[in-house]
Amino acid sequence: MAQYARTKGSIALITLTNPPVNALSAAVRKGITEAVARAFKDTRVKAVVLCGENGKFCGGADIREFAKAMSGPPLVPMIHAIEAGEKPVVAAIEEMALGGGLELALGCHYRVAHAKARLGLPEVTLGLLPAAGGTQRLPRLTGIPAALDLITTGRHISAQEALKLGIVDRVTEGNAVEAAVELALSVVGRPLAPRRLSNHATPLPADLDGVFEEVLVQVKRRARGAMAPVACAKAVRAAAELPYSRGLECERELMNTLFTSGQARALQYCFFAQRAAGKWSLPNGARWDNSRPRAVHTAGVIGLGTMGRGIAVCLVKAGISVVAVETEEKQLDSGRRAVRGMLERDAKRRGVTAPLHMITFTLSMQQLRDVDLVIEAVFEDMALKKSVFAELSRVCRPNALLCTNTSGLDVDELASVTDRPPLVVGMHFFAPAHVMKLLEVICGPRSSPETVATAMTLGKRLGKVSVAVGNCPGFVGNRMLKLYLDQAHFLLEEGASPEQVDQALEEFGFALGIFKVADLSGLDIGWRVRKAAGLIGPDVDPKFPSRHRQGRRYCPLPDLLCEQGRLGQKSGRGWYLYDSAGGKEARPDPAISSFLQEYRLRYGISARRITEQEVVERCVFVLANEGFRILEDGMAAAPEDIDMVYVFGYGWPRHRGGPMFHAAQVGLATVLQRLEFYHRQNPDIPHLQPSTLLRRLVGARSPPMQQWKQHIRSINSQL
Ligand code: 3H9
Repeated sequence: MAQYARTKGSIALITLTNPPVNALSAAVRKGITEAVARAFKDTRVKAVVLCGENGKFCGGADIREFAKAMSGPPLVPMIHAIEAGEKPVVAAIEEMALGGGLELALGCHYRVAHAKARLGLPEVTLGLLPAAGGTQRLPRLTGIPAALDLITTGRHISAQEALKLGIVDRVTEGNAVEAAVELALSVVGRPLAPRRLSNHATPLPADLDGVFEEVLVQVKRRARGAMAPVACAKAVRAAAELPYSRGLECERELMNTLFTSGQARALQYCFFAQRAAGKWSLPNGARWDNSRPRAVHTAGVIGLGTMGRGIAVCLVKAGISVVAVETEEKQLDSGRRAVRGMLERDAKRRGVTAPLHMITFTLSMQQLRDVDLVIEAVFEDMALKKSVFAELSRVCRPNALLCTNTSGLDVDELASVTDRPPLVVGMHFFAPAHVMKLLEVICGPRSSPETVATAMTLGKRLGKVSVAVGNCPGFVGNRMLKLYLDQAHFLLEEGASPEQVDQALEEFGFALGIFKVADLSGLDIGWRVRKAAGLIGPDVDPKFPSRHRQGRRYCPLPDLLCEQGRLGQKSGRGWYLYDSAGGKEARPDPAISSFLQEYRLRYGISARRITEQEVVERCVFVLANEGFRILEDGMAAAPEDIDMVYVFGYGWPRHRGGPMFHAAQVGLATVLQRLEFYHRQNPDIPHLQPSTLLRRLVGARSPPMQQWKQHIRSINSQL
């Protein structure tokens, strides 16, 4: 797992060999340890170069081994032996040096990177810290502020930035291994002590306390309740205050706490679940690895509202030429201005020229005749979407793919008005579409494997996490969201305030509480959906709207708010109060408090004290409960897919893995018992009734998630 060769007579070339990313598995660590010892012993060898097979240096520790008992030589002494050696060791960094890979490179005496290489210490994203000396060597090299930034965010940096920070000694456009060999030859005989980072004193900023205070505030705000960023900052502080060996002890202790925490397990689960989501399959046997995607060079976007604008920006940024269509000059103009503005701001941030030439704005659908694929993003109205799809059938090339950005309408019904149902698929983006990572790819019963493969691959090219889901109302994400929102509304009826519910959810780790999210999205969106679903209509008494509709409990509170013109941020008032229309700062509104009191009085509801535990359990367990139903219905292929929808599309705290992972962590028996309890209290809320699959899993003694599907009685996979 580490090949040894001699080159140019006196250089030992050690190649890490563990595809696909040369992760530091037990076998690789053993290979490196033995190869380095051999090179140090061989008198013909004057210097050593470390590199990775297939043009990749190293992706870090082997994450797959974290769940197993530790075996093989540990990293810390291995890296220490390299650094302490009496022959210069040079790391040749091609493509990547991440995590333990960069720590290994920091233990070498010199580092050469290819210009396209990415470097970083992303352990924090796995709930860990760089525990192979990274938290102690990096600050000694770059100083505290840069090390804190890299270690607490885990961001990857370019070779050029690494050069500026002093992390690498040279950057080459040519062959990094050859450049490293040249460097190694040139430094033979030079003193090595100054090159050993563990010997260095850490350069200290003038206001050490101030720097750490500021970082702690930042990390706590960014990752609510996540332990790893805080531990990372503490480990770096040790590098500032303690000698290297004691700092290393501190690093180890902090790592031990993190390693065994539920958060690290959740984040590592997310790492693999994110990658598993790309490996889709359909009931007809078509899969990610046997279906070929089409090449997409040009795309059409119909509708330049919020969603269409973001989608157009993503496509252009991915190098795809776009034809953007609107129906009226005014909308076209404001869409054009918005899209250009977003592209220009993005280009300025990255120091490049905005690719404005790649997008054409038009009022004519005819301009779509040559595109490879169209994404429709018009108003969420079935009749309107059908007319667009019928028109697209007439205008587009017969083999062009037709995609809809609907957030919940029947994709197959839309396909039925076209001349090409197999080429129709849902591509559900999340607002803002150029920022949010999730893409739900809705596979209609007639979508062809090639169509699904193209949509999934296009999503990846746009930098999204694409998750294949079945065609049911709301698909996966919004189907679950509806029930989560319902619980939040019921809690208001029963005695909670919007800020109390939001605070409990934010403490749990959600990026934003549900009422803040509702205000941000606009309360009228749900209002329109409820009207379309027949839940609001002329038969509803406007003075005393019923709290039971379509056979179950219904909360009219959000409708009453919309009737008052409180539509959320856009109107300056919603569940919260804002400084002005479009304001962002949410303040509790005494008017909402009186509104809720009057409402409860009118319906004879006596407000009760609602605990944080109840808020979280009802909101979060109802999500998982519906997730089990989605699995039973065959609308998601695996619990991991449901979790990725929530992590990347709905602000679910990543360090809690996702609603399904969280249910498994809490214990399925506990989830079942709490749902039964809440359902007994609220028999008119059917979604609190535990799902059949949850009951069956508890009956089977809560098997691991990978086995859940075996307990579905008849799998009716739509995927
Ligand atoms: C660490 O180093 C701790 C240390 O401080 C030591 C403490 C003592 N291990 O992402 P991709 C697999 S923690 C095992 O699709 P890309 C991945 O699962 C580690 N497997 O490709 C996938 O497998 P499959 C710190 C790994 O080109 C395949 O490789 N390092 C590892 O889009 C391809 O992956 C990190 O956090 C790994 N370390 O992106 C880096 N890495 O084909 C984590 C990847 O079966 N890795 N795999 O699905 C990454 O960020 C990306 O994978 C990378 C490549 C940028 C490297």
